[in-house]
Amino acid sequence: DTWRYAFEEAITDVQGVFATKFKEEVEANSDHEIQLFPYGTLGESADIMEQTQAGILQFVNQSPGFTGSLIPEAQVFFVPYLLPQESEELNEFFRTSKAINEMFPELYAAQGLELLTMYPEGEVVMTTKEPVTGPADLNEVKFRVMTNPLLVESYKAFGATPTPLPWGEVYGGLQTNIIQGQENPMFFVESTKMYEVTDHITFAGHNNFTTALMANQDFYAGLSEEDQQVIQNAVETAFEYILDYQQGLTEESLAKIEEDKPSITVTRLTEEQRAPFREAAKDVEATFIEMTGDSGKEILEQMKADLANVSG
Ligand code: 6CS
Repeated sequence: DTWRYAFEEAITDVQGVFATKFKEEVEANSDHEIQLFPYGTLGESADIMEQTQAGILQFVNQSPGFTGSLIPEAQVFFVPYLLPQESEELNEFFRTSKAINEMFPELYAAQGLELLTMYPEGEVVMTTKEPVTGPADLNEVKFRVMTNPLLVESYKAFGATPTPLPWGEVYGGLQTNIIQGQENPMFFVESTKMYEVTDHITFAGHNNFTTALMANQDFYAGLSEEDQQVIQNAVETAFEYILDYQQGLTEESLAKIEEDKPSITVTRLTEEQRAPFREAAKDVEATFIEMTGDSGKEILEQMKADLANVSG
């Protein structure tokens, strides 16, 4: 069989490197073929999710940034300052988290999706037209966010005017000044040339980009145990591969940006400068619980317990 697998980034981006590894592993260990569909070939993130739920695609890599309206609890990944920054601690959290490996699969299953794995894509930075050192600098800034209600709440709490948009509208939106800021991990800022249309990069330490690989559940459930095992093994290999691949990636990408655009400014907010953002995060956490009720609260608490288990 040929299995169709779509993702939200280019083939050379993190999701593409993960997908390529997964494909190699499946093809080396079975007689199935994987056909990869990078960003742009089948539409936006919301489109590839619909196609997977409809069974037109077998696999989809979609970030919780776009899954929030389908699975409200997935918005937990946008509670600011919840996740630690890129580190072995973060990796170990993804490997061992009960919230991710046991609780989320049930929530995805209710939407016809077999959650295969979640993995990090790097520290999220803000890129803006004006420098940012605190919430006051975000006042009146139309800041593009993924289409995720809690992310909208975060940027409201951070003082900005959040503007949810699909990915395809971001470069043009910045170019024409419809928006004046956006956030993404550094590799993506570099590969998609966001630095051409923004002038300032800010590390606020507020999040690490999380993404998820899923399969259509009917498809997955209909496979032989042997094929399911091939998929599980390929996921595990690609997962470790992508963590390793990302070591030093933020710094490398930043160096490329600085070389291509020496005028770019790069600011790492001090703990003192982060304090008002951390304060705002408390309200965002409360909003998350309001939005998701007991189920969200349980996930959040489990995530905190999982994080405590890996913090050294
Ligand atoms: O900001 C976005 O919409 C995109 N960011 C990343 C890192 N991956 C895919 C997503 O579409």
